[in-house]
Amino acid sequence: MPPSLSAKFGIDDRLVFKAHASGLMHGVIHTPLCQGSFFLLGGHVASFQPVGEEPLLFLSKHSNFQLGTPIRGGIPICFPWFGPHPSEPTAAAHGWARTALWEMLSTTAEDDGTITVKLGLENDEWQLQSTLRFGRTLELSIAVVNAASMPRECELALHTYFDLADVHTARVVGLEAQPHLDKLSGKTLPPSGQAIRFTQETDRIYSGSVQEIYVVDGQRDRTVVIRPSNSRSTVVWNPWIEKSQRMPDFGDDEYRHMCCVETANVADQRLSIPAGGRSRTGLTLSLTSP
Ligand code: TA6
Repeated sequence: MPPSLSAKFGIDDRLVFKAHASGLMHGVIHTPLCQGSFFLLGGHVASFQPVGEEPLLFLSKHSNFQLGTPIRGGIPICFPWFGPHPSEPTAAAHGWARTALWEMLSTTAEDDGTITVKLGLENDEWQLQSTLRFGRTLELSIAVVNAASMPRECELALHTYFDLADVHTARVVGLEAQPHLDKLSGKTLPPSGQAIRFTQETDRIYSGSVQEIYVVDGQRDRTVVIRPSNSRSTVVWNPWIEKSQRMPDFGDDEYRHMCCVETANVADQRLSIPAGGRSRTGLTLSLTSP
């Protein structure tokens, strides 16, 4: 009988591995700094909640938890393509990384109380390594190595679902100076000069790198700060009413309690990695001090 994941990677009662109600294995973190969880399925961060705060990440009450299908919420890892496959109509949306079983590589308890977790995935001569750091802040970074003998392109999106008390009093600040592609109309629009508010289905790819993006949850009087690293695209999405009703793994009214702001390199800003080359994209999530 191989040693259990907890025996190999557990850290006393701060990080334990156990079967989720669905039967899937997940790591559960509980420290004086935060609570959190991640699944081997998709290398998927499913929850993050600093002590004394409301959850930062949204997780649908209707999400599937089964091999081969993505978890609805948390931070899905979209790779090596974003959206529909460019040429294979039957291929799964958003690539194969978020529905693959990732391998545990290591876990570490840092001196400051942060728990660091590394997971890996290899497929199609792509080598991925995810580093998760659960502390007062959440850090996630994905290192991508192109192990093929020729340069290749790929898309990567950390498809983060943010929990909101009410989308009607929320706004996204920090992208006012960026042009964006409106995926619903197909139009590319110039910088708006104002914060993003949600009043209808919203599906936009903002181009350009920014230092910080703020997800302002007006009703909670809370702001989550996103600090992207090596990200030249930001996707902003809310399915709104009709699309929510068409999503079997998403409640009809759950659009009111989430928005996605995705740290990405997609479309015109996709990654181009030489043979044997590597690229790293990541994010840090924190709350503004009161
Ligand atoms: O990131 C926005 C988006 O591309 C939307 O178009 C919508 O499809 C969303 O991703 C969710 O995609 P999924 O395949 O997870 O249902």
